[in-house]
Amino acid sequence: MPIFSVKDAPHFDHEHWRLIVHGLVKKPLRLSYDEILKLPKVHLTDDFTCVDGWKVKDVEWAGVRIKTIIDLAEPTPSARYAVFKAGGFTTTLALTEANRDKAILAHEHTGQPLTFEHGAPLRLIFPSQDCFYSVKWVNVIELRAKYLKGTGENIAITRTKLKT
Ligand SMILES: Nc1nc2c(c(=O)[nH]1)N[C@H]1C(S)=C(S)[C@@H](COP(=O)(O)O)O[C@H]1N2
Ligand SMILES: [Mo]
Repeated sequence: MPIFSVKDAPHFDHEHWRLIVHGLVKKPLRLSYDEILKLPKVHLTDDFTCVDGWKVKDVEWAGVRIKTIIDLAEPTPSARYAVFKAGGFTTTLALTEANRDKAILAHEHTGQPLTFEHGAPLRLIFPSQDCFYSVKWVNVIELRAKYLKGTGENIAITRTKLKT
């Protein structure tokens, strides 16, 4: 796969890195990489399509269901959206979508630990969505009541406009 945006990637150091889950939750979380690796692992194969026009067929991912992590944080009844953040890059999913069986935070790519270039430690994988939903280097999940337009979406819209 081609490599995008490494310059903006938040730093990853195995020992000190944490995934923060906060916002409308009863139990805010700060999960270490090792804690994430201990959660049930699921596998998923999907074609990866970039809105810029390239495609890689049958990309293999493995990781943790987003639902597994969000359930640990116990969302409050008013939580309806999950915002996935990596540095300045954000993408929002409705909680009903984020909770699907096939929505995962991948830590393996083609049977190997995910490389930093491709989003280590965690990358959002949500089949059949535009490429900008595949947020690399996710380190914050914020649960909200209202939709927040992601920067990923803006980038995709700008690119599409440039092409037409
Ligand atoms: N954090 C972050 N994630 C990102 C992006 C980005 O700019 N920043 N670009 C997205 C886009 S548009 C694409 S096509 C893929 C590229 O993934 P790759 O570099 O692993 O091929 O990452 C997606 N995830
Ligand atoms: Mo993309």
